[in-house]
Amino acid sequence: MSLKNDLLLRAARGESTDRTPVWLMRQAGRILPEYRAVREKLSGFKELVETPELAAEVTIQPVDILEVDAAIIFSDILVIPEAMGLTYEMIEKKGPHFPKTIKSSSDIDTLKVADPSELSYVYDAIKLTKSELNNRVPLIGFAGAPWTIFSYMVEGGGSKTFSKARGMLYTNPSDAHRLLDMITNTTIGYLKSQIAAGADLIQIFDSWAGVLPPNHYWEFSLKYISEICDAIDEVPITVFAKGAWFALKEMNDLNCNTIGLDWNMDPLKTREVLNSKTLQGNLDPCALYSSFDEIEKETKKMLDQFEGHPHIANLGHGVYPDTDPEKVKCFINSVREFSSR
Ligand code: 1CP
Repeated sequence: MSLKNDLLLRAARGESTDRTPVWLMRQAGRILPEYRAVREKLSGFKELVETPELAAEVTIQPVDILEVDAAIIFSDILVIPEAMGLTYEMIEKKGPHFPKTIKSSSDIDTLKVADPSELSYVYDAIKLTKSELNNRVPLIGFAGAPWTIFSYMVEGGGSKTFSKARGMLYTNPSDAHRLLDMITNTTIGYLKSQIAAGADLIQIFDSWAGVLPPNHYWEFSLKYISEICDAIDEVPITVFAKGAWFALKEMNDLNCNTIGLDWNMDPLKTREVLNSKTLQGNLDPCALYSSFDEIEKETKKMLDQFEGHPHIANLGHGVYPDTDPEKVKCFINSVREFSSR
């Protein structure tokens, strides 16, 4: 059965579309009261991620409520370290925490390249979502980029400086490569299984790309993203590397269809460099704190800057949890209205 709304896939392939497709990173989550209602009844975030019926329900909520042009499977990038042998906890209102972290070579010895079957609850959620979506819109599967996953495994959570993770690249580069290689191989198997379960497009999130100096970015991040892109040819791939403005030229050579831009990147300059890619983004998530009129204006300004280049509208990073859903709808409706040809 073909998709009723395939705008996202057409734009990703660089084909012309009647209007610009739009979705939001972190659209399934705390901005929606309907999400919070499901979440409140549970023991925690992990129960939601690991229960396919519930994950499918919150994945579809933004399609019904916000009328976005794609669903993104409700999960987290941290299921990968867990499958490799490093469990995480999700602390309410704070974020992820790893009770045990990777400090040495012997810590890496305790990890494994995970068999894709370890994450069968994600594929079950994808299958269920696909069936409940009934081909209304495409479903996006995702994973963290190896460098971003590595950062969490070494830091044990988020960080202001990422000094432990970045430090290891100087003090023990060979172990860093060994761990990045294990993460990469686990991720390739995981993404292939997501595609087999029905994911129509894959996005790779390199949320902490921007903390690395350019030479380290190529050696310890882009190299592995490139391996993942080369291994996956079944569906279009989007690479979102936050803060990696210094590596755009190299990203134009990746074997992927779309590059996600954060709000620091200038669309006009970027599209000259990334001339062979569809571009996704990149309104500042804080623009959604402004008035309805301002949101319309800012969205139109953004669309104008991408005009004539294959484009998927989105924010420059995930929508902030305290954003009014009516403002999110205003952004989405503005994209529909101003991009119709
Ligand atoms: O209880 C809750 O609701 C916790 C909040 C939450 C949510 C809704 C977390 C904790 N993860 C998620 C879901 C999630 N995570 C999705 C769902 C699909 C969607 O986008 O709608 C996705 C794609 C992610 C991916 C993710 N997790 C990234 C990459 C994207 C990005 O935002 O840069 C990262 C870095 C994470 C780690 C993570 N998980 C949760 C939090 C609060 C964080 C970030 C912590 C930090 O700043 O270090």
